[in-house]
Amino acid sequence: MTARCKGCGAVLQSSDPQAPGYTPKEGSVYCQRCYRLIHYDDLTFSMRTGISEDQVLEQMGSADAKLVLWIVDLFDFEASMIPGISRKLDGRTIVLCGTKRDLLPATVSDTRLVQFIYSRLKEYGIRVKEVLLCEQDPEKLREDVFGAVRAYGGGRPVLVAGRANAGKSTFLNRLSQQAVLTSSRYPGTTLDFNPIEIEGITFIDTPGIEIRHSLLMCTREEDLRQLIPVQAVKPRVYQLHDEQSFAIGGLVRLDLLGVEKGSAVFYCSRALPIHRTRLANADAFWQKHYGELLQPICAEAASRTFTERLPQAKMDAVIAGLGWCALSGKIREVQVRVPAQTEVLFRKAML
Ligand SMILES: Nc1nc2c(ncn2[C@@H]2O[C@H](COP(=O)(O)OP(=O)(O)OP(=O)(O)O)[C@@H](O)[C@H]2O)c(=O)[nH]1
Ligand SMILES: [Mg+2]
Repeated sequence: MTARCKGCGAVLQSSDPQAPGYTPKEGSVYCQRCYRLIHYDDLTFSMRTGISEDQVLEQMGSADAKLVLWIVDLFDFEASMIPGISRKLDGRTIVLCGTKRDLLPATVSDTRLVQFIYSRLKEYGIRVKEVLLCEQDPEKLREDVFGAVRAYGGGRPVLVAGRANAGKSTFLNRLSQQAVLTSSRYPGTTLDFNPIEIEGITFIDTPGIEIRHSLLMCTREEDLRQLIPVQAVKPRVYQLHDEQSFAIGGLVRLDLLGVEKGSAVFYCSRALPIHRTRLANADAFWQKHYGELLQPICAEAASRTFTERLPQAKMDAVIAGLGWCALSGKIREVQVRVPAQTEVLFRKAML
């Protein structure tokens, strides 16, 4: 039988050090990439975006499973969405499992969060059977997950799927209360379908479905530590009295036009610096400080602008992979400039 790496699911091989599954040691259960990730937090080679959506869904289609646990990053919610997932997995029961709850401010109630999730799913046209908020407490997590497995699993293997970096492998490690699967902050860690037995049920960890439009895709690997929050984000609040411009590192520029009064509240990693200037000074500010005060930067500078006229209601300007800015008050328009591959969208405020 073909031996597979226990951490990432890749077929083990000893001929190509730059290819998935490489191990120089006969009889290893982990490939060299997983070994180095687990022990030294060192990425030997990057898959960057994850695996193509068609490829993962096609492989899921041939799996003997009734239930799909769809892992969704609650902090990077919009980037976690997979439009059309309920149609593409027709015939399977989908239970959404929200991870990274701990990154959201503790003041957000579970009820509010579940309401938000259902209303966004409706807007995306996605139907799921249930929404679970993944508990940090392993006992509670088990209770919730095995409840869904008993109800919808039909005694078959259970697929654990979602976008790259959503937290699938971490979720399964928590569920099994062991650290068998490799997890890391680098998107594209799991490389192939990788079964793991937990309490007599086979769960199948799957490779992350590619995230193409996230800022995480165009930042340098060494900057991911700064971009991805590791503790609850602390809202950073700015009162507005005139036209202002905000720089999030050297990655994103957010301009507010036609401001009478209002506020801008940023929800992103605490490690990312935010600078504000008057809008009239913003061009000169960027020219002078880009790459120095304005850090980190992307290989490719922000060049694509998303514009939205703001209604009175509170809105979030969401930057995929980074977080969001909640805007309220009398503001005519917001312009968000990001690197070309990054998506910005506007939604009714999450919090
Ligand atoms: N704060 C926080 N971080 C989490 C949580 N779950 C996962 N992470 C982090 O998110 C990153 C990605 O986790 P993984 O488990 O590797 O994600 P994945 O979905 O398996 O990723 P791929 O295999 O690349 O598709 C890691 O840095 C984890 O530590 C969570 O509940 N809270
Ligand atoms: Mg994984």
